[in-house]
Amino acid sequence: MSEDNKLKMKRRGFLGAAVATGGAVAGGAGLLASSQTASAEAASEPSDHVAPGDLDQYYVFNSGGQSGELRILGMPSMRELMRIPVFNRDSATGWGQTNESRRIMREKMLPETKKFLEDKGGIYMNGDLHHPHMSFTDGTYDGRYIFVNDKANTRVARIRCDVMKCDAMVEIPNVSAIHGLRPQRYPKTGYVFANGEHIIPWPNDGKTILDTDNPKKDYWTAFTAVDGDTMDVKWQVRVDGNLDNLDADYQGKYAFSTCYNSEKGLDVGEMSSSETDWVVVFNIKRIEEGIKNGDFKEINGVPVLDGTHGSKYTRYIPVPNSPHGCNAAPDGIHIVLNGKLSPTVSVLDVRKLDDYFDDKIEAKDLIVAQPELGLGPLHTAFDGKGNAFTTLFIDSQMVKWNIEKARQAYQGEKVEPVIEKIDVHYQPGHNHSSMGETKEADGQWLVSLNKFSKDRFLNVGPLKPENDQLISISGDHMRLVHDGPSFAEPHDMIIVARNKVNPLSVWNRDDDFWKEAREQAKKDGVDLDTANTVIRDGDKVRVYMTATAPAYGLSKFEVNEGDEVTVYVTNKELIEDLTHGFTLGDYGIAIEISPQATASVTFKADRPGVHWYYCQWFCHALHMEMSGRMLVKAKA
Ligand code: K7E
Ligand code: CUA
Repeated sequence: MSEDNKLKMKRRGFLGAAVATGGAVAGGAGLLASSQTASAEAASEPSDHVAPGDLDQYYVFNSGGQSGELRILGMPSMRELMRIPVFNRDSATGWGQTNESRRIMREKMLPETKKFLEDKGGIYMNGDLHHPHMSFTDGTYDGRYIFVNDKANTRVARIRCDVMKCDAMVEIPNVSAIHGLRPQRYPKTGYVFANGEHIIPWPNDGKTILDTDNPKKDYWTAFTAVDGDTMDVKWQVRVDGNLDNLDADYQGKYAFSTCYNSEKGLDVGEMSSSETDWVVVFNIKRIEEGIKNGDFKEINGVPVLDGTHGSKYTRYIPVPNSPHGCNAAPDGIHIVLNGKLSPTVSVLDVRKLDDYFDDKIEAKDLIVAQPELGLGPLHTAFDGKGNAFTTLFIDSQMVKWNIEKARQAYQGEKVEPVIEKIDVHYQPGHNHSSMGETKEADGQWLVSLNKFSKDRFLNVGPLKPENDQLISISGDHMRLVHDGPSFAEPHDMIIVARNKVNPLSVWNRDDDFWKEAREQAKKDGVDLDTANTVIRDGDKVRVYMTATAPAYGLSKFEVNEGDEVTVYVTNKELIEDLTHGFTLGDYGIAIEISPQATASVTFKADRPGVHWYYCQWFCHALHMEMSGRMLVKAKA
């Protein structure tokens, strides 16, 4: 961007702020917001600056979108701290290759998927992770787990916050594309709710493909409850339309899903033809009773209740065309449904839901506000002080508005709920505020997750990064303080106060993560902690070795061409940050072993010759020397 354009940008921010608030003072703040100069005044304002060696105030768990991973950032610096491979295959850590990760990825895979992947390496190589959410206890984060969805291959996964590794993954039957995902907030998680987005024929076995072109009759999707502790699918509710995003209340009674395709159309024209779609409300208590009373059909091992129109388990509340984001306010009262194709958001009052389910009031009585915010409202975040922040995709803006004023305006009072709009760059999808989806929302920071960065960064070619922009919301005005480029493609993030998360620095030796390795070692009569030995079992060979900087316990081992080899490496280090690796040259194998962990990998020794293995995690002055040889004797 030319200097001229930069100036225009600043002026646009200036005017935007001034118009919204009608004050020159506000304009000053707007000008400061986009100014890069560090004036004394600006220095006292909230800043993204975290000095070298200082720690951030918040953990950010940022979705990796179609990269399939989860990322940890520090806030306010927005520095990327770590990546957690989940649905992807990772070169550095061996996720998708180690026996430990493959067990997790395959344990709760559907039988037909196992069959489908048999000759494709046994696991999916991709995923589309949109929505990370932490487990809750009594309406706030409890630091146990983070749950994530996979839209691409219809899965829900869990990350353990003590070690920041994925420890469970479940494929959801009967639906296609898990999109919206939320853990139950109260009394605790509890359920993890998951929306099936695409409608598919039930059953989707291809036997009646020609007869199943009547989507109204044959195509369905369902709302799924996964048990967050066992990661088993507990029940599903079949619904009309499709399901997009969802949220749960703060009372543990209801969950809410937006539907953008009530038409059950099969292309974009059909899908957006109707003037209104709906939000589906799920009555959790009634659903649990229905399960208890056997009011379900078991389909692929899951009890499925009928939640279509007229069911006692659900209600369908009409909202304008193609709603998208669904966000529960930290006041525990309001649910905001974001209009997308409508310039409005619709606000529900959850206190009226009991009466609504008892047919004492009508759907329209639940809507208590519907402020017009601008073009393309997608998602809403909250500051815990009664204000909401909504992304405007089409306008490329963030709009701050007041919930109570929006209620008053809906009652016909002459008040303006919109407080301020600022430009973001460009086309925001999700936004998220610090602790904003908990009852401890603290109103400090807001991130706008923009889908396009265009001219904001050095040109890196036709594929551009997205832009996660940090906005201070602690003062009267929003202030843009940081542009954060990110690779494909964060959809959503959570911003968690750092005292909620307390990871280990060194694994516990008795961790279940490598339970199969421990069991196998026991059967082989070796001590996983100390063994450096090779066990031959027909054409199966198990190689046990330790790793202590700067050497493996075995500097060589010998196998025969065609053997099935499993290498178990145990990292003996007791101090933090002393990770070792095991890369087997020209065999396509690399795994990570963090302090006190065991990791293993199984492969076929079908390439004869001498093959060096080496440690790929820099660990010692003699790290280069940390190596050994696998000798593969050729078949006679
Ligand atoms: Cu709006 Cu998948 Cu949360 Cu993306 S969804 S933006
Ligand atoms: Cu061990 Cu590098």
